[in-house]
Amino acid sequence: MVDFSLKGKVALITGASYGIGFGIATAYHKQGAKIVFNDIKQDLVDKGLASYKELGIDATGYVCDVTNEAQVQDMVAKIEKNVGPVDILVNNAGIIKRIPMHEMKASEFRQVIDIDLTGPFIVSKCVLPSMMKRNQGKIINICSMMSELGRETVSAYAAAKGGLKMLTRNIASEYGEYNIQCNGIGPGYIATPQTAPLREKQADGSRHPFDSFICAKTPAARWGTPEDLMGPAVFLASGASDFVNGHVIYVDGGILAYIGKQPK
Ligand code: NAP
Ligand code: GCO
Repeated sequence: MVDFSLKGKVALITGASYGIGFGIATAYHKQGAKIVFNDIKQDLVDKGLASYKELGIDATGYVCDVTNEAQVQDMVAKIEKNVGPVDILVNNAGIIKRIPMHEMKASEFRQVIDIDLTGPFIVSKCVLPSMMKRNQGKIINICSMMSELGRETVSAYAAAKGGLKMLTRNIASEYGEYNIQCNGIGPGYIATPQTAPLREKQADGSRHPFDSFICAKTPAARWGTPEDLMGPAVFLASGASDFVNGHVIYVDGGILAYIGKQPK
């Protein structure tokens, strides 16, 4: 019997006050999971709690910077005490800096790597011992088109997301014997605050050139939404994927398969 239920499971989704993480958390709630999330600012955690409450979701939120190992250890301990051991971890928290590489400061490069790659390492490391003890666990890393492709101005982000794909494969390799599955989701271009600058209307009211570019590069001819990610995220968190390990599922509307709409 294929089992997509998450009933009674404790799901930690990092950086899930809004955006993709919030969408995944709502899908997990619908499948019966207990929702826990973090953000780096109390006001955002409070905003997230209010948004979850509006949907009837009694989430638990913590202020925690995923790059700070002491804060993450403390948060995981509090989750275990107050909610239960983490069964499902979604490493979603992330930032992007769009700067031409030759103009990017090393400190800016390091900040993106720290949040987008070292953060998932730290949070995964903190939840693994309990998953190993219980001989079960799901770790899902939110990768990107930039785990496979490059583009101008996103060198740090592409390096981080490429690394996150290999971290996914390595966790799968090292912990598969404990019945822990680690997979990735590679969203295409999704309409969230992170991509809002790429969709802003121009001064003359016309579409942002990047908006038109992405729609021409996507067979589905549209931006994705967090809702498009819910099904794959539930699949990877559920018993239906217990023999799927070390893969990245690209939820991109077909971008990676498509050369792009030919000019008329
Ligand atoms: P978003 O709207 O910018 O949300 C990112 C979340 O991460 C925010 O809540 C942010 O909190 C939080 N965060 C940032 N740094 C953090 C830290 N050090 N510790 C804890 N939380 C932190 O981004 P999104 O579009 O939902 O993207 C979510 C994930 O999907 C990211 O990993 C992103 O790289 C990836 N992704 C996005 C797209 C897309 O097209 N949108 C496509 C592929 C992959 P603050 O608001 O406080 O900064
Ligand atoms: C960018 C975008 C992308 C998306 C996403 C695509 O500037 O190119 O922000 O990086 O966020 O990662 O999968």
